[in-house]
Amino acid sequence: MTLIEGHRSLTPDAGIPVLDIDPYADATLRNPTPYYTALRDAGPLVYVPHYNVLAVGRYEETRQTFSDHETFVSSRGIGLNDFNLEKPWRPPSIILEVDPPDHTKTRKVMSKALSPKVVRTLMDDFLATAEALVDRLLEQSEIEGVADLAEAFPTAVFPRAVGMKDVNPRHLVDYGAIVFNAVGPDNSPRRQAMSRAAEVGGWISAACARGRLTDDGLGAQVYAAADAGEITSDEAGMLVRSFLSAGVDTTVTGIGNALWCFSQNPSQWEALKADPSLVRPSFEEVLRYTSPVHTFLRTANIDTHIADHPVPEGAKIMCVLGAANMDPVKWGDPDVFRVDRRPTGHMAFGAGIHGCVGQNIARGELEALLSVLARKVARIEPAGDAVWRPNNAIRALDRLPLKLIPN
Ligand code: OVM
Repeated sequence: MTLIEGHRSLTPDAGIPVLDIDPYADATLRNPTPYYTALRDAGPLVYVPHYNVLAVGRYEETRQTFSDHETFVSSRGIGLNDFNLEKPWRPPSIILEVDPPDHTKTRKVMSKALSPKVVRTLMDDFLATAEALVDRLLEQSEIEGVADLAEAFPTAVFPRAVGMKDVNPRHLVDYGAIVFNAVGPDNSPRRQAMSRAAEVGGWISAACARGRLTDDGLGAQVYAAADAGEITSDEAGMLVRSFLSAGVDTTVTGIGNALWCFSQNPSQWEALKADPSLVRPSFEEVLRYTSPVHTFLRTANIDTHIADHPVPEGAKIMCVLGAANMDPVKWGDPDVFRVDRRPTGHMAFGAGIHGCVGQNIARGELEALLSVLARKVARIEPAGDAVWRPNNAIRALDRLPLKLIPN
């Protein structure tokens, strides 16, 4: 069988429009907006010859594809590689890269460990850490928003929440770059990230062992589920690995993108300061406007249809969440960042049974940080050009020079 880009060669139906753009080209990853527009305009389902895949970028079809987990499975991988045909780069995640019934059991354990009740117990530390960090940064005339704030905050609070005894913020951030770039083709961001996979992956696996975790964190809760017989002890270690895979780069990116949105839209910072009840809705708008996860894929497990076009078994479907969140059919003036929009139903956390299980803790971290910033910072001003960091699944900044002007 011919393998193209890690999956079975696909001959698309003649009625499916062709989009001759490389979604994973450096320029596309740095500035995806023209690609998103072209993708939505081309049709509800398009063929992308660069990677021999189908793609959806309109809101409706993206949501439908993500919601139909029986037809569009995750167990064959959520990247270009079909796990039925190619060996994955690491043992697959037992919550992300599985289908029911395997998924049901692990999802339940993670859902309980990350419940709103648990997140409430973490808020005091999130707020105190945000307060200390922001006070320190306000003493500087200029900051680098990515390293000083976006990376600094989650890498301080999240390992504590998990209960990690091993401290290495660099490895946590780099592991995120590896797992998210792994979803894409064998391009330069992926190669660069993967060059460190052995070292960083080894450190991560060791850090997930029960003995490397305190007895009062999220990690301990997952191991308690093993004690209760819900999962095995090996599975508990794998679920702790999922915390570390999904919990760092995503929140780092959410914070960086929030700072970018506000630095570009000073009137919206004023609106947030004037009405602190907008802290949560404003983060939802950041997620819609600059979705941290821009693309995940699914695999058609049977011959099926999307938008009346035939889709053969084995086809990879790129689900472009970033494009769906900018679909003018769904959102009025999608390219306007508005803190009072309340974008219910955005796709940044996905949808369906695989919808982000960590969304409560992500919102908790952002609420803590944005509320402290809104209280103390009069203005967030650009102090140089923002530079984006190309990543096959994440839309993240590399550098964001800022001036934080105190009240
Ligand atoms: C995981 C995981 C979960 C969500 C996202 C993710 C690639 C990984 O379970 O390892 O990013």
